[in-house]
Amino acid sequence: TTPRIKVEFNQSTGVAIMHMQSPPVNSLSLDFLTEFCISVEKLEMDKSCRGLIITSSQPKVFSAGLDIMEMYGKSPERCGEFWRAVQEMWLKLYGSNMAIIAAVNGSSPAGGCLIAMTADYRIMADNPRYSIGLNETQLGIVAPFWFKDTMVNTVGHRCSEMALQIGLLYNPSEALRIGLVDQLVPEDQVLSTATQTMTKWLAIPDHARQLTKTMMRKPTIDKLTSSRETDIRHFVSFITKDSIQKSLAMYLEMLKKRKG
Ligand code: CO8
Repeated sequence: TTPRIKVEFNQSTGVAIMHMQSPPVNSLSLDFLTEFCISVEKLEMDKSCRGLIITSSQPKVFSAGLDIMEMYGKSPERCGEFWRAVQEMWLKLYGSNMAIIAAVNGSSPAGGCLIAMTADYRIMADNPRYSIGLNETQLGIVAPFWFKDTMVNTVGHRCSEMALQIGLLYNPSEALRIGLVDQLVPEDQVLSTATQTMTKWLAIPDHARQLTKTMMRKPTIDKLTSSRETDIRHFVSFITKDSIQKSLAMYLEMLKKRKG
């Protein structure tokens, strides 16, 4: 099987580019998350890798977020295993010592938006058909506290409060206005701009940048680290409820109907 993650590491610049390439929409399945985490961990342990750019190889989509099929009709054990992998991905990315830039070259709902928000800087394609945001409530599910915390840290309390309740997906110019992304560029310049921007980030001495990043993010990370098992139990009991399974079924139905 072809790998779901392709990593290109440039030894001379110290920058790795991670391409998510899991057709059709880079949804975050357990297999995808496992591969993703292994890739990030390898780069994290390689002292010569200082910067990471995350992008998508799929046309039009950065990532569709969590694979809904992993939350639908699965056993509690499997749901728990899945959720642990979602936590692991966030902990690795949000707590990374590398400078991370998200090259958001397509739509980025829910878990896709979460990945983008773990970056230190976000560049998005200025295509008005693309959207980004935490739309969980539209599926009848609730973003966990650490998704919420990440959003509050990114765009502030008021925007998060509104967007999270109504499951708001922003188009690129709205996302730029609220600070959910930092820069819009034409679609074909997303990756090149990310590479140029990375040079600026890597011009800062690593130890100073890393300690500053840790100072900003550690309290948020500690909150999950100290309550992982509770968070997993909470997820499993929520997602396996009949009413929640019904909501997911309806959403899946809507996704199919909307097609074409
Ligand atoms: N999971 C599984 N399958 C998906 C997902 C997904 N997240 N997204 C799309 N697909 C499937 C579609 O059903 C479709 O399947 P098929 O070809 O068999 O009909 C295929 O992928 C292609 O999708 P589209 O035809 O819709 O592709 P488009 O290019 O038109 O659109 C989008 C791409 C914009 C990404 C669109 O597919 C979309 O909006 N998808 C839904 C995204 C979404 O709402 N994700 C939310 C997931 S929940 C999450 O990430 C956080 C949950 C937090 C946990 C809460 C705890 C309680």
